[in-house]
Amino acid sequence: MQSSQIWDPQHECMPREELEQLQLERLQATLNRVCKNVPCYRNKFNDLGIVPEDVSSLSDLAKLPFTTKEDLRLNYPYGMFAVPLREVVRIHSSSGTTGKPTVVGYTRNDLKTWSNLVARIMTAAGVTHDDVVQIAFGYGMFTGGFGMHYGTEAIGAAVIPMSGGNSDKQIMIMQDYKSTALVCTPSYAITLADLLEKQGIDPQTLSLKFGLFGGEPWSEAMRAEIESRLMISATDNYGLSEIIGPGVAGECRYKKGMHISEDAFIAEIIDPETCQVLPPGSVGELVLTTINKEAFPMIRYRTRDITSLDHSACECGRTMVRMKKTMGRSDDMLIIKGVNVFPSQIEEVLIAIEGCEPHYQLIVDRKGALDVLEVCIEVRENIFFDEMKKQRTFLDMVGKRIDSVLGVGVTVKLVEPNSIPRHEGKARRVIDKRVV
Ligand code: DLL
Repeated sequence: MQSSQIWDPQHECMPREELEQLQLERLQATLNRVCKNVPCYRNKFNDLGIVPEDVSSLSDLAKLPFTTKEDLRLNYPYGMFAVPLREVVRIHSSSGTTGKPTVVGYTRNDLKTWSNLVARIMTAAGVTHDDVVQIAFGYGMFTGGFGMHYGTEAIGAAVIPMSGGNSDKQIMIMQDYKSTALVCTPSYAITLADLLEKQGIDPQTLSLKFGLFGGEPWSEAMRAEIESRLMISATDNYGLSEIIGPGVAGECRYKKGMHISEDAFIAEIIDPETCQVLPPGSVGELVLTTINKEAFPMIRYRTRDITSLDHSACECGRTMVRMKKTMGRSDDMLIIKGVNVFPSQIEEVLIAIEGCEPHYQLIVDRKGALDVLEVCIEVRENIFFDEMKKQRTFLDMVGKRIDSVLGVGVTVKLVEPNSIPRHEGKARRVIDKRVV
């Protein structure tokens, strides 16, 4: 592969030994800074009797305490900042499901770092300065819009800052401005594909070549569907506000996992129950430590995202470890009759079935002492709503397939096309009606 397809070959292809040395140096500098400037870290380290000097190798990271969303809540809004507010030039936040949002800050250098990290994933996906990039992530407190925007500008592509929603206009702009890359959530890409179909627009008449999708879990089956319906190459990219926003990890053109920018973040996989670091290749919760951020460093942040790391060499030449597509979040994981269920497992099954739309909702309830999971799926227009027998056979087949993957029985319900609410941003797949 040409080095022109790698944004920062010096770092992205760094020999592992050199990379680990760089990580250690940056980690030590970060630990010194947080202990000096962030009372939350100083107190946690003091409680464990740890000083930054105790970390003399990367394996010592495991001695350090974790940081959780709860720590960010307790220190709302600026308590976790490691620089005075006058050095902060941007503030974003992430809306949690409960309570106050998490506030994150960036210095001027952090913004530069962020743009470069996003430029890496854009380049890895195939985007160059010749492209016209339509960004359909929300601009605002969400990191998706602005994060992808500045990274795209850094590579010199033309940015169309469409923001989320207004789907008719998205399509008009896509046609008229000849957008070559689409940036949004995968579920919104499906919404746009549906609309194109409804308007009778042949995707071949568009100029789209690439889709960079992230912000929520999506399956390989969903990728195949998006690629064939929009006639593009679709890549996955991952990030979270607490760490930086988009730009933490992204797929290269081989699409076999997302390269984590390890010169900026150290990744660990832990058992979410015991909090022990798991051996290489294990599936568990991703924990990230930032090592070159100034305003908002995070030490061993528990992402709650379930994945595994692949240390094998990638054909693209990057030496950075790859994380698998996430299975979902440990806090989105449903426990149905004692069985762990991730919405993504159900999605894989549904998309593989002819006639099912990738629009679905899972409704969890409790009947007496028993958990019940109802899978509501939209079916394509004209699919035998009127033929009871065929409908029953179809429902049975879907139910059995889900059962064989999850090991737990579910009720399947067909719903009218377009009856499941569409979201411009992240899809809401689960409604849990159980009283806690
Ligand atoms: O979603 C940052 C982002 C924006 C990433 C645009 C990629 C593209 P938050 O709103 O803080 O930040 O949500 C972070 O979203 O912990 C994951 O659970 C989920 N997530 C993000 N990207 C992916 C992905 C942004 N590619 C949370 N696959 C994370 C699966 C993802 N889940």
